[in-house]
Amino acid sequence: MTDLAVTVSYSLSALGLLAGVGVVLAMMRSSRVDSDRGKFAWLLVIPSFAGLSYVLMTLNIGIVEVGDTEVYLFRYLDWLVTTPLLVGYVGYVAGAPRKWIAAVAGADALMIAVGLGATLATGIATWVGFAVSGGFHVVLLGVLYLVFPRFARENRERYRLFKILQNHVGLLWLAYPVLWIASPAGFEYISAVGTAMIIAYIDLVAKTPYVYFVYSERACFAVDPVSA
Ligand code: RET
Repeated sequence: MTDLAVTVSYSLSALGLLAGVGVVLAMMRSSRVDSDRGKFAWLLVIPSFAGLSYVLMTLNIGIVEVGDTEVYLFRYLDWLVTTPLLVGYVGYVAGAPRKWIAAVAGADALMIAVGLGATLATGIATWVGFAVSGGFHVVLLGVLYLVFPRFARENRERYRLFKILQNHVGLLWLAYPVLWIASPAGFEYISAVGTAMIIAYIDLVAKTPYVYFVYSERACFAVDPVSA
């Protein structure tokens, strides 16, 4: 898409994500022990992979045509890599066992993969795909609100950060399926340009503030629920 407003929005998003990389690096530097750094290292993937995707999208790389609309493949690749980390990390903060973290990350990856399928499909397959992807979103929300709190409640130091991240992911992400329905992939109430601009900003809000919240609450990691 060669639209100035989209190029500007994508570039701003890339810059904002770069700031997110800075936040994670600052967090890693501020940890005194190496094992602490590891708790933040996974987070580095989130803004850096997304930032790189935004640079490629700004350069119009990785676009496929579906009917008369353009789909950015790097958007979905970015989501496929970074959203399981965003939601899985909430489970880690809660102190949930690995199997639940893997379950939520798996449901998330399926939500995105099937969502891409729905976006590339035409006709009825689009809506079947949307419903299946939406089903995985509901599973993800179920784990976030019904399973993770059980573990988080036993973790007093981390509970505050858990609640912040739970609601950040649980509420903000609802915007994506709504926007998808309104976009050219769905009913086309919003133009391709409008959709691209809105997603650029929501993606940024989903990532840089997220790592900033972890940064501002990083003291809670001083007490490790596993070793404590
Ligand atoms: C799609 C369409 C099909 C139905 C559903 C969707 C959900 C997408 C979500 C994406 C979240 C992206 C994030 C990106 C961060 O940068 C695939 C739009 C349910 C929830 C958080």
